[in-house]
Amino acid sequence: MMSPASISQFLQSRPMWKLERQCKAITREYLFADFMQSFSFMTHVALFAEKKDHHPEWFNVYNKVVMTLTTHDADGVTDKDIELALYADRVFSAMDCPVQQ
Ligand code: H2B
Repeated sequence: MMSPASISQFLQSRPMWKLERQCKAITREYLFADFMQSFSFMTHVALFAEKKDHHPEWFNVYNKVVMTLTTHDADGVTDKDIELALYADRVFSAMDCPVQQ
């Protein structure tokens, strides 16, 4: 489990990420140009997730992906969630998206 200090440091440095589910998960919404960009983003993140054996909960509709990260085994946010969040943000930043939030 991450210490509350480490989690709040992450949230302060990444204001797009919010706490959810009574502080047991973090969530962020990504907006893309179209479905192809959304799905490309998801493909990159999926390959990383599979490699790490740590998987996102996510919802996609057209150009929007909402990602929620939690560690079920730990019943809370762990360094694995932060690692996956940082990776997803990196993929997003490297894409030519219409709005870089
Ligand atoms: N992903 C996430 N986000 N949380 C988990 O606790 C988790 C996972 N556990 N991916 C893994 C897989 C577990 O279910 C398997 C059996 O190792």
